[in-house]
Amino acid sequence: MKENFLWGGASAANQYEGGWQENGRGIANTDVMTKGTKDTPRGVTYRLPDGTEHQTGGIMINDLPFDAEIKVLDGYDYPSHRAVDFYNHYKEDIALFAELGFKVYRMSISWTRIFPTGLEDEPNEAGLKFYDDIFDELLKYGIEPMVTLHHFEVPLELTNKWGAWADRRTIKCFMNYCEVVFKRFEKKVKYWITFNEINNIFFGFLSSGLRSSDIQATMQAAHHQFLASAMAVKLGHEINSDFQIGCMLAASRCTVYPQTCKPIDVYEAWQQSSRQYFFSDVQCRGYYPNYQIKYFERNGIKIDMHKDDKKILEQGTVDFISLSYYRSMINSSGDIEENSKDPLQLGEINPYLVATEWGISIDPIGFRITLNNLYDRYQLPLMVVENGIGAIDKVEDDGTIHDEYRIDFFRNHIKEMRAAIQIDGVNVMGYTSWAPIDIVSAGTGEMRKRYGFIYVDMDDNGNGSLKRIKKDSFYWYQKVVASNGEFL
Ligand code: P53
Repeated sequence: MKENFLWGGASAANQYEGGWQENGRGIANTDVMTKGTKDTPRGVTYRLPDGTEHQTGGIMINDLPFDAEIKVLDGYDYPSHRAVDFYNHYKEDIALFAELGFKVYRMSISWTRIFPTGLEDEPNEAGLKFYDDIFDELLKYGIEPMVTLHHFEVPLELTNKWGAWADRRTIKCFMNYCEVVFKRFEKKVKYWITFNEINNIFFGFLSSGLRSSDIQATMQAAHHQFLASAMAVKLGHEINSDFQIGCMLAASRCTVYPQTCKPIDVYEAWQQSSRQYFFSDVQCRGYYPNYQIKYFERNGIKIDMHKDDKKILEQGTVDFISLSYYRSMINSSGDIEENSKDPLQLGEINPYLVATEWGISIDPIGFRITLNNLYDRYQLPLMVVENGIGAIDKVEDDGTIHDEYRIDFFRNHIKEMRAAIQIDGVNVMGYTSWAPIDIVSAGTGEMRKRYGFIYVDMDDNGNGSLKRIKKDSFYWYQKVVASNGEFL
């Protein structure tokens, strides 16, 4: 591996920080999402003008009445409010990351710490100071921060006012926020990521604060995110030409295998992955690909494009591609267009692979294929910013945690990444695990779905001491980093 390969770990503010109202932080979409399980979806709480209070049956809220006010209500449990309290534990946690040997730490800034409603003219100084302290702490150990500007978090005010990203005005609010953080942290942060898993905009409320999961509204919102991302790339480079600014793709969704070798299955699998590559095509090439323009035409989807939009997209192509990879998929049988509309449908289980307790098919070879596909398609450096396994861990009586299933997962995936780099010649800048420490699950809001090398004593109901405990995988990953990927 290259000498400067960026080994590290990754997290997101709303799943990790807690301190949801500390120092003037505003309320975000993620703060009104209740807890779910593998089988029951998370809900969104709201109040109707008649004063009645409700919770949606999922994070797709297309059934929500127009005059519903989405808000935090008494009597509901919202995991983001406490998360695992990085807010008060950041020194301890960063010291553990340093012990793991991290070269890079991927994190996100919570937009509402900086602009509580998204609409203020002036930023919240206390929020900026919080991130100054975190960056200083990282840099003290020589850990390079990599910052996601938008990780599934949007000021709730923008959602209630105009459906957040569904409305073009959100771009301006986002740009104000970007300008403030780019300038403030210019000397401390070099690596930036615009939108986390931009192709998961189909998660609607969860990823982008959308009030409607209608395909037309969703694709228009995607257009606004493309513009905002491109404008952020341009602005960032103007502020500091050393900035490296990337996009972020949920690459698991691109890795779609045909169910059989029937040509129609191959065709459908290819169609499904095209629906996903569309997002990186726009961000890496700077224009809408023909196949997607045709797809929009066929489905009666009309993107409201302003005169300068084409130029904005052209001028804001990314410096690198970051990606998450958890699994591969197989094409679901049936109508292609219908399937592409169901965002939480992860497809059927691949009979040749073993799945996790949450139904995620473990596929290290798929990782190698994915890295090759992305690099071939764009010839841009890749940064793996999420890869990991959610599992239930057991603390033994003596306080140890033997998570060999997690070590196996990482060993097999890092092996395939190494093959992609050394055998296939793919340019990979670095690798950050999801997540180095147990945090709240985005999909379910659970704690028991653990990803960390570091255990956090906290259960699904928010009970626990928050004590941090090193799992067996901690010592293993430490050796991987120290040997630059030689020891696996
Ligand atoms: P969790 C699925 C559902 C929600 C978010 O997921 C997701 C995915 C997988 O693509 O995306 C990323 O916590 C996301 C992270 C998230 C991670 O996957 O549901 O960028 O925020 O935690 C893992 O197990």
